Amino acid sequence: KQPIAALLQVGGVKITKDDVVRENDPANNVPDAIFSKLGMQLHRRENHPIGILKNAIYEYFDSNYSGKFVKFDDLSPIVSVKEPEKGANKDRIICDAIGKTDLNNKFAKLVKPYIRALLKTLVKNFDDVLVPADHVSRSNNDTYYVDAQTVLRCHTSAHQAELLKSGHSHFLVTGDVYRRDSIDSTHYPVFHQMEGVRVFCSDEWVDSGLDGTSYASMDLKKSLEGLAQKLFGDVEMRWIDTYFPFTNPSFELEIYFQEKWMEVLGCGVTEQEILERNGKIDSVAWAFGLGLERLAMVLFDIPDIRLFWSTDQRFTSQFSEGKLGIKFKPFSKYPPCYKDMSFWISDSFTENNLCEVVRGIAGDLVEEVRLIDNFTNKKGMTSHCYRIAYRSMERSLTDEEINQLQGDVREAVQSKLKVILR
Ligand code: FA5
Ligand code: MG
Repeated sequence: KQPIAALLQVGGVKITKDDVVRENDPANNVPDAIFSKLGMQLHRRENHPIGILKNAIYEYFDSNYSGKFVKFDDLSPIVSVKEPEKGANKDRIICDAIGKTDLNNKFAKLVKPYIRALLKTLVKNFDDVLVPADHVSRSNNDTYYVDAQTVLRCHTSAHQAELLKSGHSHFLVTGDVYRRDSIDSTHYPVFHQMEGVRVFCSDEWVDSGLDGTSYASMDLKKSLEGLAQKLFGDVEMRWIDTYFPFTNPSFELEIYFQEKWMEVLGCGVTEQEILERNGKIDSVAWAFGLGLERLAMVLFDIPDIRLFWSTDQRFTSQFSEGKLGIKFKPFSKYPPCYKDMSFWISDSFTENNLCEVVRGIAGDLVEEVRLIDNFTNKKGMTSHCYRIAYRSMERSLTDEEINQLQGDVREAVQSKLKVILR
């Protein structure tokens, strides 16, 4: 298990474990395992595949747009759902943030300037990008809440509005993002995204004979195809029409990898409302959010997303700064072990909750959790059977170890999820 630091420096702000994992706040759902990932900043490590990829993308934008894109990679991942109300008592907010009742103590005086800085970087993960009030992504089943107003950002789009508002028209934001999600080789609860935004003024597209939206759409696809070409050369890919609250039209890019289509990014033409709210009048813009792990899996042939967190020398030593042509050589594939678990679910059961419990016990030894059977009996009770694949990336697991894990998982699932094991 990874040691948990007591004090972290994220986005230039010092954060303690108690700031993020709040046992007596009912809104909080951040487990220790997630806290331990805050501040790891894989994207800022020059010899890590995520850092190497980030720099390669920087290079592409630098050389194609003569350095016009401003880059951010150290914005705090702890963001507000809403901006503090106008005229809200800032001292009250600071008290809440540090869990003290007033500011008349040494500790509060010491941290006040840091918290003020943090308040300034607080942004709206949802409202600013027009995510509707009842959208699933807001639920505590999908998102990690620090408290009722504050989340661990679930996408780098959380920073779009603040950066537009502060005057930027070309920018890239790289950072760690957090989501409660399913478990398999391409999903992990912490991953990295790079956001890109480009704003055009009306005089940039009038001569094209196209309307602003078509112009931006075309330019967006052209620049992302150019990026894919630079990173991968020839690779099988396709555009899919999709929906995001903050863009219209919206697209996803998929790449053929490990015999499946894998979604690597989302993008689109920014909603006018976001531009207008943030001082961009008579403009159009495009925006994208790249899944850096997914792109790095294709680039370096990395078969499983858990590997990005490995500290095993046999993984880390294969990558170095600036080297894009490397293909990862798996250090022998250890055998997986499958365990099935069946239970009667309750109304509140969700797969994300199950995955969090399993991850909480088995950590990175769990490779996949998959629903393999699902039926409802005459009494209306619903049974699910999940197949859990255990596999270490680094060694063979013993039967004893796996039986112990599975026993602990069963116990935790029973006690935390209100299900009846069968
Ligand atoms: C978004 O997060 C949008 N904010 C992207 C965007 C930005 C659209 C700007 C339009 C304009 P989405 O939820 O699809 O979209 O995530 C983007 C990418 O993150 C996915 O394509 C995928 O590559 C990656 N991703 C999503 N979930 C996970 C996960 N659990 N583990 C690893 N990568 C993930
Ligand atoms: Mg998506």
